[in-house]
Amino acid sequence: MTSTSSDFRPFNRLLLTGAAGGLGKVLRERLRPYANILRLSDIANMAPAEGPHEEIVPCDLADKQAVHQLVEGVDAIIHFGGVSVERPFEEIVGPNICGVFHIYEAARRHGVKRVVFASSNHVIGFYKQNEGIDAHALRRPDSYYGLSKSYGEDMASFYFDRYGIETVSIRIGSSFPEPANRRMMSTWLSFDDLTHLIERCLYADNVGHTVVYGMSNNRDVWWDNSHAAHLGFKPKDSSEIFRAKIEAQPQPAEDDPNRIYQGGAFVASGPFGD
Ligand code: NAI
Ligand code: 15L
Repeated sequence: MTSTSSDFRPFNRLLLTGAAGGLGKVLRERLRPYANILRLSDIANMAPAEGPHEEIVPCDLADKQAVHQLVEGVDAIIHFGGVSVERPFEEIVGPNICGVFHIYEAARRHGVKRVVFASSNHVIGFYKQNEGIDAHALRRPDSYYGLSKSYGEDMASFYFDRYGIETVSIRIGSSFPEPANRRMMSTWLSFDDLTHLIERCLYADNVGHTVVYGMSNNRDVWWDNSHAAHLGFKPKDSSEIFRAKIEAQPQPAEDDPNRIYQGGAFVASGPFGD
């Protein structure tokens, strides 16, 4: 592996989970330069392989044996699959909690040395928007979903300490074509910056288990990435270009979680099943 973006060598085979999802479809195109072969996996339908540089492997992350087969022959894993919003715990446990264990256990058995894990800002969503935090701040998950990502980060930490498998856990803010509301003016991560960040997560040396906040170079941010400086992530985009459009929206009420908490509405989801 090299440590500069200009002279990277493509991996032979990269695995992308969650390939049918919003970010998976974006990364399917954008990860092309980084691998001779991109293995694309999801439980949902995916478009057919566009050529010999793609392999389509449907897989349920909750199925340990299927994940074991999925990981065979890959050089690194970009783990973006799973439930991506708040749901009852019973719906999250298979894809996100068992799923992340299956990914790491398969990585160990097949000798994969690097994982990029799509964690989430919902690991720290109960901090208020007037609080600044870094990657060492105590986690404050805002949902069963946020708890599952917190568990994924612990899994990554354990597999590094015990087996030397390196991971960058990206606490992604809001990665969409553009921010949808005032909160996302702070949390927005452009697709270009996401791609650059994943490149750094794949190629930076000695990452151990690194936690990085996935945000663009936005004006008003709550997160400090100084503990991830060794990645060399330098976001170029900013949500400022959307400010006028977003500020034309009515202000949320003073007690609206979207105005108070870093995790926005997730802090008020549930309870389920009553
Ligand atoms: P998405 O929901 O569009 O994609 C997730 C994919 O995972 C879906 O295609 C779904 O079919 C697949 N999946 C769900 N259960 C599965 C299972 N049992 N086995 C295999 N695949 C399964 O979500 P999106 O926005 O593309 O996010 C990708 C990843 O990034 C997710 O892990 C999400 O939690 C994380 N993330 C995304 C953020 C964003 O702003 N888009 C913010 C923070 C985290
Ligand atoms: C996430 O973790 C979700 O996957 C995504 O759909 C958004 O809700 C994002 O966080 C956000 O906080 O904006």
